[in-house]
Amino acid sequence: MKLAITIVKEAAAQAPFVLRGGYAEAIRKAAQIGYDAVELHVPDPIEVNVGEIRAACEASGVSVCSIGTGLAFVRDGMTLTSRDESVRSRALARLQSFICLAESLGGAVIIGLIKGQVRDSVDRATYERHLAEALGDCLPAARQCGVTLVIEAINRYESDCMNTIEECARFIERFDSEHLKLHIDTFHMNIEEDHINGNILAAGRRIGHVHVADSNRGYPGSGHYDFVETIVALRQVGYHGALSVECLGLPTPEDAARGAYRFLHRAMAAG
Ligand code: LER
Ligand code: MN
Repeated sequence: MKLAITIVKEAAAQAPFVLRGGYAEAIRKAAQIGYDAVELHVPDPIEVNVGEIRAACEASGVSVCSIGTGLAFVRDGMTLTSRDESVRSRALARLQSFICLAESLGGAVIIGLIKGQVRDSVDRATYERHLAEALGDCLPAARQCGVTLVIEAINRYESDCMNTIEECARFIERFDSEHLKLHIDTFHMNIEEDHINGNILAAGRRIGHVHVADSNRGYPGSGHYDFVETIVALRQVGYHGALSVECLGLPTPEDAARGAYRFLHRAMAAG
């Protein structure tokens, strides 16, 4: 398993992204701390200088493991399931541009907040139909570009549906695609899962990406989440992807990045 850290140009202070500012500088900082990879958070791929990010990754020896799309929702109100058809079609176009970005930089494309909420759709059935249609439209491009889309289970206080591993797994099963996987997040699992390890084992090879934050959404090691147990379960299901640190940058972003790295490095050796 690789260790990765979230990077973002700008986001609200309470957003759980760690290294902030220029992407190139954040990539250098991540590498200096010891991270193998970065997770890029971008509202719109058009705003990204791909050449600069690639050069920074090559110079530092880190890769891009994932691209977060949640800022397209938070900043621009994009959702794949809005009851407003024009919002859905703009969100779909945005998702397609994220797939192109992932083809250039590498990494999975995260479908987290951009999937939207049932309350902004018509009802649960319409929500699922719109989400399934959007994914059905994107998956051929994802396959062609060699990109994997990952659906994130997000806790009930941030999302009114798709809160658990089981719920997301049931949804993605209908596609039976190697390019659509499950995305788990220790912060959300700590709130929603009845049995974290058992549910990771049940999800098995469908897990495509992992976010790590502690029970308080601070950096791993600052709360009471049992990371060793999760690492053991992930190894048991043959997960070889990244543990991507998506947590509050407290007490400072650099302290959180360093604290998470130190703690996870030890947890991986112990697990
Ligand atoms: C996004 O990955 C996530 O976990 C949500 O809680 C949005 O912050
Ligand atoms: Mn997350």
